Amino acid sequence: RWAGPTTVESRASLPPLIQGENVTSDLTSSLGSFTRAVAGRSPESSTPLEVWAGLSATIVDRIAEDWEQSALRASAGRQQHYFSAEFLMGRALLNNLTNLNLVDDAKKAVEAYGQNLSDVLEAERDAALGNGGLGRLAACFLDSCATLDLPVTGYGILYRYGLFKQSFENGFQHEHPDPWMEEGYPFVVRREEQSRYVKFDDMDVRAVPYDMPITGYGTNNVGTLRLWKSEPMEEFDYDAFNSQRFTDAIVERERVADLCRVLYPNDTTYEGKVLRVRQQYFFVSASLQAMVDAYVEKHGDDLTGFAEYNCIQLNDTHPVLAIPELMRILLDDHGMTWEDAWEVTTRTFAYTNHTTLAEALETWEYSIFQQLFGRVLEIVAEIDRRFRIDMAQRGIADHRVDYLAPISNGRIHMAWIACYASFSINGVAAIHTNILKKDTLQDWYQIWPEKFNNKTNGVTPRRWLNQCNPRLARLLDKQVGSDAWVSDLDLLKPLAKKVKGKRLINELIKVKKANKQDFADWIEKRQGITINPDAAFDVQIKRLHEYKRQLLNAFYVLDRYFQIKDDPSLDVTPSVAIFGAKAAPGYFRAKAIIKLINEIAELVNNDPEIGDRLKVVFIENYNVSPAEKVIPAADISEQISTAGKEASGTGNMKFMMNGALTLGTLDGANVEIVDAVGENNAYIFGAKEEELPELMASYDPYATMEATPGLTRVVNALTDGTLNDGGSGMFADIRRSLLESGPDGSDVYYVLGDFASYREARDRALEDYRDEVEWARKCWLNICASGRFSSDRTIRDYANEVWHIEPIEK
Ligand code: CJB
Repeated sequence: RWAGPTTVESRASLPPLIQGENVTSDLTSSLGSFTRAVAGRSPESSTPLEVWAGLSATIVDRIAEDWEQSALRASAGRQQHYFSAEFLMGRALLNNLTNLNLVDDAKKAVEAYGQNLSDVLEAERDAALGNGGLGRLAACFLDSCATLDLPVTGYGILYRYGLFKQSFENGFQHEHPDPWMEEGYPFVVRREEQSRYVKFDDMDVRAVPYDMPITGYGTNNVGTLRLWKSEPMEEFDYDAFNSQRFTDAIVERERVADLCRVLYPNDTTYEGKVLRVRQQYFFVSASLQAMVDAYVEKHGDDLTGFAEYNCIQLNDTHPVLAIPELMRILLDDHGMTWEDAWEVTTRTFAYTNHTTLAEALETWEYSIFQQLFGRVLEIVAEIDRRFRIDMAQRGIADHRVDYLAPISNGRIHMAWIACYASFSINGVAAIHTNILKKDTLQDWYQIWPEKFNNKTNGVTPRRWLNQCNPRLARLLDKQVGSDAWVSDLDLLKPLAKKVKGKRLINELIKVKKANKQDFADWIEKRQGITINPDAAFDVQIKRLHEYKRQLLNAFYVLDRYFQIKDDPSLDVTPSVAIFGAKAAPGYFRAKAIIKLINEIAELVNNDPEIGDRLKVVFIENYNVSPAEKVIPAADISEQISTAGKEASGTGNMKFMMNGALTLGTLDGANVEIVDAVGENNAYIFGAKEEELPELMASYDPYATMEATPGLTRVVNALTDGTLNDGGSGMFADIRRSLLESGPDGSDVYYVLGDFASYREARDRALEDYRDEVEWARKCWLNICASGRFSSDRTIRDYANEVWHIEPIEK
């Protein structure tokens, strides 16, 4: 059992990272070579994107041997495999430069060719191979695993198009394709020789892995993210090409390539698309084949020991097809008995649930499985048959058994397969795991309480503090005495006692001011909006969803606007409400809320009477990189989901680390954030999860609206001509969702119910913001208490309690 963090001492035994003049001149000369090779011209006259490609190739060149060695060492013992349909990686170059301690050398190297490092870094496109929290969590986890020297590999899909690019046209969201690697992407390496074949009943495809190196901070260990790409079995089917079937052959090639073409843009909603289930099967089958082959090569064809050397974490239900697929491989390809294969399978898989929302639970139509993979369906049916016998023997009532069975009502239930076959089931924050136990997965909890455990999410302090907020990072270096906090965030905890230090607090204030100025400059350049850096920056950035309640935030802004209009001399703390959010293209009401916020921005920002007292900014095409710009500049972190709905949230942790105060409900990890920092250092409001069932039972949204001063006017503004939805009927739909009774109305997310309490808390936060020093003290306490929310802590917990893996021997 491994308990120790990667401390400064344990790092000292690693080979030193080479630095100094030689590094700069080496780097300069290889940057020159790689850039010439990419651009076909001198580095001096290359574009920033070309220099980016050259520098990125330089990095891969430098880590190649370490990467190879790390993979070898990892495969020597027990390994962990992280299966996820999404990895929201963002940009890679600065992350790698920072991990390898090469930022200063890279700057000099780039400048030697008359180029500028920040332009070069800004030229990189985000690898947006994920939708939101779930995909970004997977990316943070890989970073922690590499930093902690753990033998962990990620497996996913090389989508040709990442999450759509968002533009606003007349305030409406429009979606555009994101061909993120079309201009070349040096951070993936095609491993042709590692290709596998994946068979569907209606097509066979070749799965070609593209491996991405995952560097860690201050270590020469390099992990791997393996992304699979689908290709035709044979490059050319000459027979077909030389006959009448030429066009058919082309069409077939495209059908295969289609498989990996696009990331499905839904977040927390499930859609029964055949192509999606194909993607899922494709990547888990290829990954398992590679794992099993590697095992056989090392240990021989007896696979009974497979689970001693391999463990697979299923990131939600998206990769759950791996369960019947591993059974298939063990039964059909390796001749195991059912009993032996099931024993191996049930000791291999661990399942993470990320939401309690009913619309997220994946179930597939029986007929889809029939059409795509009859053999896998046969295996699922056999799991189902044995499950029913097993449950009957345990004395579970028939109707419960039917509800929990892998197959019922003509559908395959992925979460139930996961719960049945996994040895571990975890939620992603304490409150979420409790809801799983008492509600969503209660039957499973009653049968197998020992499978359940909580793993509160975390975020990597490398990207989300050290890299995105260098000013604060250098202040922390000074306070800690070294950069050791970057890989051991608990080192910040004792710094809390310095909170009374005037110099320190003044420095913190200066850091935040400078960050806010940077953000103001960035948004002005990007979107042409001018904001006052002295105003309080109040930020809500996350996917657009009704349960996340961007609407509550928008209503507050509108209410404050009306207050100032009613009393033009009103003395309020100037604030900027900053939003960033993409809506799933088919989620009408989420798109309506985007249009609404843009309309409110139009109204407020152009009213000279309002001035600097209130501004609204909607960051277009919100993604990982814009998050890195706005989080260091935030004063208030909006985490205002309906209690019980946000499994964890991870943005909340990033804000805390960067010294923003949480304005939130007692939901997800907010509960643990408040616990860590104390109620006085956060702004908590709203109905609690345990109160809501009773509140909702007697809830009358209309009466609540009328009883809340100012709220009727706000809600009426949706339809009384104050705001214009361009004739789409969108705003009337929002109003209906709040006030009308029936399944689509009744304000199920309790927006109106929580409004008064939210307004009080936000007003109080803005009032407190006026006392610069007191406010900064609270920020400091948040930063110092954020250690628990490092993904290093999360990964250590998984490693010790679920995966049972050790750092690799060097
Ligand atoms: N989550 O991003 C997604 N997508 C899903 O399909 C289901 C859940 C989010 O996962 C995050 C990581 O665990 C959570 O922090 C967040 O609350 C949840 O909505």
